[in-house]
Amino acid sequence: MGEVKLHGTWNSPYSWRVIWALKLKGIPYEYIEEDLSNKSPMLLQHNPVHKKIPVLVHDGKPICESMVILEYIEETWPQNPMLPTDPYEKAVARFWLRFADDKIPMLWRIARTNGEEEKQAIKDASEMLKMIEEHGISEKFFGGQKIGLVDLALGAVAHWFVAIDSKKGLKMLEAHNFPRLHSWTKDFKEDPVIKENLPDLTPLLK
Ligand SMILES: N[C@@H](CCC(=O)N[C@@H](CS)C(=O)NCC(=O)O)C(=O)O
Repeated sequence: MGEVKLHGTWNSPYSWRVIWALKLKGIPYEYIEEDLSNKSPMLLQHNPVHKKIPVLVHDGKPICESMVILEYIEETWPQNPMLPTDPYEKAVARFWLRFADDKIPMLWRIARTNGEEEKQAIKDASEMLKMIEEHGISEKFFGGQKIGLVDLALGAVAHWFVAIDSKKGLKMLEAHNFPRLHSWTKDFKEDPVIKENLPDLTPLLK
């Protein structure tokens, strides 16, 4: 299995994507909490290009970018597969992985803006959620009857976006707006591994 270390921060959905994947695969690892206002020399050495977390270090070799890390984990530890093997189904999963990579950052604009900018951010987020609702989910999870990489990639919607939604009183992710996404959010957070590994976001919401 080799030595596995993860540089992350407690409130980053990108870190938690990786933590969920490691936990679901049963891979033991050492977690290194980074202070992003004072990044460790190890983080800067491992991710000299973006200087961001998460970074997975496997036997001394760094892997950066959460989506790249997820695919690395899937290929390195094949137990409890989280990507389909059928080439077409895998391509569809990769489409949604890319969608999550491109679009998730847009959700944070709602938390950071007010007035007209916030209105636009809400409109954009709604459009994005609608795409997932109408074209992304057809079963209990994106991965079928069990959690797959696409579910992990979109996990930020289930926990971080729900928290912003509720703090701002927007009520966007409710059953009457997005029935499939709403029930996916519940199922995702009720999975025993995910449930035990959800950060308490209260400090962020003050
Ligand atoms: N595309 C990256 C995004 C990672 C990211 O944005 N990390 C943030 C924390 S949530 C970070 O390290 N920020 C530090 C900085 O920008 O200096 C990924 O998926 O891994």
